[in-house]
Amino acid sequence: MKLALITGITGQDGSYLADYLLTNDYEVHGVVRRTSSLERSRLAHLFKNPDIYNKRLFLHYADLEDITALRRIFLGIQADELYHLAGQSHVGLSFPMAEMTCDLTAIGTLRLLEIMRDMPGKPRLFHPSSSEIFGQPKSFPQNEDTPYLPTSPYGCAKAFATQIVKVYRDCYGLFACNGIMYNHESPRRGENFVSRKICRAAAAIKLGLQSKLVLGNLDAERDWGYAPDYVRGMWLSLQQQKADDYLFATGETHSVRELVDLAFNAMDLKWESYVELDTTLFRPSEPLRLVGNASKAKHELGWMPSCSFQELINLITRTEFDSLQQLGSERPLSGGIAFNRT
Ligand code: G4F
Repeated sequence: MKLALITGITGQDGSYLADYLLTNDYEVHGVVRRTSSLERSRLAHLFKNPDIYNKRLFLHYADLEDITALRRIFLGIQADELYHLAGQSHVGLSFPMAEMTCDLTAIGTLRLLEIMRDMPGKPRLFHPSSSEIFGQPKSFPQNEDTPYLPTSPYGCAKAFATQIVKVYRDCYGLFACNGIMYNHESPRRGENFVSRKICRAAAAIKLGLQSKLVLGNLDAERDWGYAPDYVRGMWLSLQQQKADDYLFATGETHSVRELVDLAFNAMDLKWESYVELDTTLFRPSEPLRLVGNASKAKHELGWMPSCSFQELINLITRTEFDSLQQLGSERPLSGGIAFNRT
């Protein structure tokens, strides 16, 4: 049985990766931060399974800044594969929280590589890079050779982390891969990312739980895919003979406005009656359009995206509708759903 260690296991990608690896007979260890809340809802289905939790899925407490605790966990587990998914992943929030973002995302990755260098049996490392490293690219679609031109503290931190992974691979022979991930969404996406925010609002408005949706830039265009596909790409990257970098994207681009239109259509609503713009939600700078060419991952890994943009938005909106309806019938919401200001 192979052993995998996941930092950021409680996030969207971490939880799908845990599902995927457990289905493929791995023993999975996750690093979690201590918080006052024990709620880890994306893993709830695994905690409930007596054959999984504390049998093939184990959680360990450590912060990314706590190097001693991390080193102890890494040495104790001696994993075959290490998926480093933890970090501050909200691009908009990286402007007010620039130092924290760079410390966790850039220096946090370097710290992890340093721990790996000292380990006797070195695990294979997957690092999730981001299309944000391309910022305002000069070519479309982007590929693994497109120059980095980040436009946010988050993009800068990811550019550093991506490059340092390559440097450690070349200098110290570590099996370390970057996956350049374009936006990937699902019903497990955090509520302050635009896909979930919009789909949740459309469902809540339909159910009378919310009256309006406040958004920023509707003209921004992104390449949005389905998160479980990207998690499969992470695993495939680590099963190759040689460590390399791969870009994961659908190759299609859509605007935030199109996303709004699809989500509200799925609820038979006209979005123009409910959406308000708020300039404070516009970012100081951001990529206006990102679209990726995943040919290398398709040819070398056999990777393919499985879900169209319309199917994805329908899935998130309908899942949101069902869960809000259930919540509403069990426990009436007092003040409605709070407006999300991120
Ligand atoms: O959903 P978003 O916050 O995702 P963003 O910034 O593209 O970043 C995500 O994808 C990256 C990969 O490309 C990851 F590296 C990163 O960790 C994260 O997963 O915003 C998408 C777009 C942006 O252009 C934003 O300006 O939606 C626009 N937007 C418009 N109104 C909004 C809002 N974004 C958010 N979060 N909230 C709004 O109200």
